[in-house]
Amino acid sequence: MSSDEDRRIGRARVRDNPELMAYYDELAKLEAGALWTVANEIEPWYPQPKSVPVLWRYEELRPLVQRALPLVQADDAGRRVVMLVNPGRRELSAAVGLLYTGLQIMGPGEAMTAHRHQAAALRFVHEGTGAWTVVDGQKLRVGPRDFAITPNNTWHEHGNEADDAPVIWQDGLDIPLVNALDAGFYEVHPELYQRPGAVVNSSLLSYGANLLPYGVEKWTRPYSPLLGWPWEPSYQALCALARASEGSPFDGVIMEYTNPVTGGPVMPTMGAHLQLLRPGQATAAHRHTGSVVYTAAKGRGVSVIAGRRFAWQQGDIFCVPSWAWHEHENLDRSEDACLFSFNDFPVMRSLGLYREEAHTDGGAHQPVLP
Ligand code: GTQ
Repeated sequence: MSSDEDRRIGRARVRDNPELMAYYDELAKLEAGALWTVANEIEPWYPQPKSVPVLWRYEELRPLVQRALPLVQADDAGRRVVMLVNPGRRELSAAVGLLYTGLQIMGPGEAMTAHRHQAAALRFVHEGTGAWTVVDGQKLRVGPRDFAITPNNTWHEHGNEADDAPVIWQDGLDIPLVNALDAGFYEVHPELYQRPGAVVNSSLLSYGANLLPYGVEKWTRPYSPLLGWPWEPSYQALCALARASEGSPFDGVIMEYTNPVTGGPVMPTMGAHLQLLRPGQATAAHRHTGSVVYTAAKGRGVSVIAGRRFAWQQGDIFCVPSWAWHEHENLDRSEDACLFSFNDFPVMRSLGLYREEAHTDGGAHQPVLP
């Protein structure tokens, strides 16, 4: 018999014996099993992500991404992308949790063929001025540090119309999530290329200034009708908020890229933020369910994630697994630092799984491992 104390400490604690082992074998023959042998794994007390915090240095990856340019034809590869793979998520090609990210390179004058898929995608441009994407017939031009979305099932193709330098942009997709749900579909465009409308950046022209077109049919699709957020006005919005507000103790001055029609996240499965850390600012630690991929958009700093220090500078990418303590510091004493990030919070929130907690045990900062 177990004591009350035993019951409080653990759930399943049945010891193996020959009779039980024989019983388990018989269950297995019938494609069945005893819950108590796995209960502690499948119902953990708190999230136990397989993902670990990782920092990918842009300086180290960039030459390897550039090497892919002569090595593979874009259309042979489908997409010429170097994926960032979490050592705990290799079998899913995930960067963290159920999020995928990668660095895509497109040479001068290149144009990819069009396709669409169940996975939603987003882009954050690292370098190159000639990038464009056509999303459901709308051509959008994007430059360094611009953010753009390719909502799921929209036809899309990309290219680089510069005649000198390659484009390197970061893709973020929910591929591992869609695969975890066994909901993936993929189609190649019947004509291989879309015929974009004559007006470039039409979503920005229609929805890009905090006013909504009036007297026309209301936008009802489940994603933002605005498809791009250029760097300059996004950064200016952060600087303006920094004048009006202290910001968050955990994130500094942080804003969400939003669907202008709903005020909610840009897509049903992935959200994105831009945050500013004031010169020298060090945030307090917190943790939440949901995974985040960060890209340093400006400046340099250090983030402590699950007790480990990761120093970053512009272009570097790092991840925060679900429920991992994390805090950020801007190491520059005179310039602000900015982090772009994308996450699966819309999934967490819409399924009632979002939780957040401040670090209070021993203070606002987590202990740093040696
Ligand atoms: O551009 O649609 O990095 O389908 C991986 C899969 C990019 C894309 C990736 C994709 C895309």
